[in-house]
Amino acid sequence: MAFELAPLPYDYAALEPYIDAETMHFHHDKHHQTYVNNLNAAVANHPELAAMAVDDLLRNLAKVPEDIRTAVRNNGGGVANHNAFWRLMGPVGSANVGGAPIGPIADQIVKDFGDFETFKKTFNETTAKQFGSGWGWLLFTEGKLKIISTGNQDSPLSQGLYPILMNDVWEHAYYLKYQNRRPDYLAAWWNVVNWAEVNQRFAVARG
Ligand code: MN3
Repeated sequence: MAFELAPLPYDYAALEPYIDAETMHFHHDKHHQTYVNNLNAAVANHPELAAMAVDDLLRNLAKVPEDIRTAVRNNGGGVANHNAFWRLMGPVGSANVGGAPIGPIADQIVKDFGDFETFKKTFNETTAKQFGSGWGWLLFTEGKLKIISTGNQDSPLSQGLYPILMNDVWEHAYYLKYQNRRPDYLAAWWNVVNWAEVNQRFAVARG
């Protein structure tokens, strides 16, 4: 069975004006599709790998044959990261999207960062500083929240961690609208974060 590209869970224009429809078309239909195609090509001769969930592939990279491990790490990461990323965002103006966090994650943010503004500033600064292409991540480890960034498509799943919140800082995620202004994109992005989804992921990460 081959990996497939799931449709976006909302309209391409649903994140306007913060993320434009043209960016979403390129990002989902071209970039995400390419990761799916390249992952399928990488595992074409390995039906046991093609049958796995992509998250499980990333959790078990050490078991992937060495000759395709880098291709699976890069393209499997590209598939899984975007699967999670689309769902982490929601249509502007819908319930629990944008604004202040709600639920258990709101309490944990206050506990570990003092307040939401400090948390956002820390996440944005960490992610803005990621050299070149990569992702910013919120994790829950050793009983508290932790913010990191990774290069390329490297997923925290490969470190045994389940990411709670993530933002894509590859230029393809923002260049059409924000050009080189990554910090402006990062600041605007909070308006489309789906806090209900963040809480679901937080529940999984806490176990
Ligand atoms: Mn991307």
